[in-house]
Amino acid sequence: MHQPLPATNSMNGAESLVRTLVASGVEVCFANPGTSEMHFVGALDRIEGMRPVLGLFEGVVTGAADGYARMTGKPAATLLHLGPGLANGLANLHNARKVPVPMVNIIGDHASAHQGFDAPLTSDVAAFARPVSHWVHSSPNARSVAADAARAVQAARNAPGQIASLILPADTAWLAADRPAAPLPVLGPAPVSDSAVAQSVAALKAGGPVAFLLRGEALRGRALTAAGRIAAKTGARLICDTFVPRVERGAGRIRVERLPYRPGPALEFLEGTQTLILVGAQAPIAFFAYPGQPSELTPPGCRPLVLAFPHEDGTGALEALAEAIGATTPGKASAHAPPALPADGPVTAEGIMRIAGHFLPENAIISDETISSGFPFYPLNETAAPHDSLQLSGGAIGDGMPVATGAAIACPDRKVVSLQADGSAMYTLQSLWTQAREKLDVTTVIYANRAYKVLMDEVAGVGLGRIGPRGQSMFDIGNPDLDWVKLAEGMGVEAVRAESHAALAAAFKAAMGQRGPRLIEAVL
Ligand SMILES: Cc1ncc(C[n+]2csc(CCOP(=O)(O)OP(=O)(O)O)c2C)c(N)n1
Repeated sequence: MHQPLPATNSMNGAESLVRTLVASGVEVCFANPGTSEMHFVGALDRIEGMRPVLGLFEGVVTGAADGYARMTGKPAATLLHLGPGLANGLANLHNARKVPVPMVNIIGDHASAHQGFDAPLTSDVAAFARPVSHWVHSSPNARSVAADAARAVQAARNAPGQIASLILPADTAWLAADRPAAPLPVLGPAPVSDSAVAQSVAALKAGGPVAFLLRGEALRGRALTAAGRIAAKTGARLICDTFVPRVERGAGRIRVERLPYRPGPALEFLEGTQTLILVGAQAPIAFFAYPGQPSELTPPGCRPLVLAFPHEDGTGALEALAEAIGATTPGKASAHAPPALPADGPVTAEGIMRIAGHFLPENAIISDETISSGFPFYPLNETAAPHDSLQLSGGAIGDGMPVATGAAIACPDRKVVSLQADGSAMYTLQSLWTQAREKLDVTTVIYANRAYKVLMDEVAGVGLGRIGPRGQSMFDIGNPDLDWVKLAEGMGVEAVRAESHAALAAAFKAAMGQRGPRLIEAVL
């Protein structure tokens, strides 16, 4: 049986794919292509409407698509090279799935007829994709690619956002296709039922202490305003998980308390709560299990109550609830009182947060992967200029810099501040090159403590007691010290080192007044 010939004059599968993605509103493709994706690259080249953004490691590609989606609510496409390319991007796909965000992964594979020969790059692509995807499909032939792409975008956009992975054997890209497919309708967010609202009304009227655990859209805009009114009327607390994908903070915003990280303090924090009303969140669970400590953080005697599931309209639910209880008085918003600058002296973690909060421009986006250094000083920015805070939500370190990159592509008019612990930065530092290539307005501040400090603290947390020098060497990332100025400059990003608060403040202030990528190594 002879092979069908490549498409010549007519549209090929790759073109039908790109045209379908563009028609469905996918405007950016974060990519790291190879031979099996070459026809996709050709189609990107010929067809208007999709911006290709090259990442030099797939963890940058998938993390950037996450950051883009967090800020736009829309899926970007990723282009990944067979199983190994996808595998390099898995950790940040895991993080994105935990947010969750809409994303369409296009993953090339060997041509169908080539797959039986166990060539070097042959692997089970779907097996790599499945655990990090809500939807996985491999196109059987070129003529089905357009329809599969439309279905992939639909799956990605269904509330609350899903990871859709479309696997394309190379021949489905180069053989003849018919035409692009039209966009498909998208599901949700589903309206919240009257009975769910009534349950929350009853819990609030019962009089015992009530707390709201908010996540997703509930941490922004109209939802936060409504939650603020409810809190003002009833005295209910507003809480969010220790790490959230995105929250609006700063002056003028309703203040949301952050759940403590460790199980003991988290249980104490919630103690006495009679009803925990969940809006787009699941009942709180400890980040890790510790010997003798609980996994579930809902305190004994407290009833979790779902006002809105993650795929439901949490904003509408909070507004309906506010109306039902007659909560019309605005909630107490944070004042505008940026943190004071630290006294000059050697750089401290508190000093970095103060300097960032002091000079933060209005409407900035903070990508926060500060791990142990930033955590205690998070409250300082409560009264900084209004901003969005994007945090590491899936626990797999190495997404702060890619998320900053994607957010900057999504919001070219907003300053992005990437507050970044050094160990986590090393996972995906190639993000800097993409920031330079695309001239993105990102200022990165590296917390150069030369350690996996959080892991040092965990030694006691897990009950290990003392640990000797061989064990300690697993947490020491100095010796040799990373030279962040050289690393950044080597990728085309202007950089300086700051060893005092005065130097850091001057460098950060200057970066806020300029456009384009900058890096400051803050030596702790
Ligand atoms: C993908 C992945 N690999 C490893 C870990 C384990 N881990 C958690 S924090 C951490 C070190 C973080 O160091 P750094 O970013 O410098 O922050 P610091 O602890 O110094 O605050 C490691 C290795 C992880 N969470 N995710």
